[in-house]
Amino acid sequence: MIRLHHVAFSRSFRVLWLLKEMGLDCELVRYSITDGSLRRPDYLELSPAGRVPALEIDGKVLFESGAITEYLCETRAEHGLGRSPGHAERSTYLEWLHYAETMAHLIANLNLQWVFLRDPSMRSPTLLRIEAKRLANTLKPLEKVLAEQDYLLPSGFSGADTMLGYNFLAAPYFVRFDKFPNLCRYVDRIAARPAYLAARAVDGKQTFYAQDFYEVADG
Ligand SMILES: N[C@@H](CCC(=O)N[C@@H](CS)C(=O)NCC(=O)O)C(=O)O
Repeated sequence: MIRLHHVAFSRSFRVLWLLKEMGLDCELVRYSITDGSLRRPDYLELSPAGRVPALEIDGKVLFESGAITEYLCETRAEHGLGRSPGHAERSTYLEWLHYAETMAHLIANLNLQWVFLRDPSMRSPTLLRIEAKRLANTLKPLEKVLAEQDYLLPSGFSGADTMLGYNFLAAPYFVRFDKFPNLCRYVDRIAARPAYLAARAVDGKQTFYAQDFYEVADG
């Protein structure tokens, strides 16, 4: 039995989607990010920083979406979503897989300021501007790579896409994508995959963002 500890529209979507790509069923334990349930002692036993995802599998509990992605791709290699040591794309695979967190921490900072700090006077317009700019900068290398190929690796879809693809649920709330046409086509491509659609259906309509776009005033 595989059990995924999950918050809708969060980084645990990466694992939910990857499991769907592999055709593996999981039991879902849902949490709210705001009700304190991720800080309960029983949850901290599973994920020491009180974060999602955590995945119960093969008699152990894993945390960190990148580690879970690598573990699933390595132990379920028959699905062809990893690139093993010795594979020509191994290093590129690892780079993009972990690049997902370079982007995600910027998104997390923007979420913190825009969504979690409900009193606007607590926000820093300077930080909002810097973080949105830094997030936009992370899209530039992706735009370049995706001019040449459909997915992050030349040979096709992989766990790097399930890691990074999640970020495109959130990034468009903070960065205008019209300057990134290859990226827009990529987002459409991943969003049309049956496993992605199945994972999105589990989460339903997003309720995290109250606006379509979070614009930072010029300063
Ligand atoms: N590097 C970790 C980050 C996990 C993480 O921060 N997840 C967020 C949701 S996107 C979370 O659980 N936040 C809860 C909190 O900060 O209290 C991973 O990729 O799994």
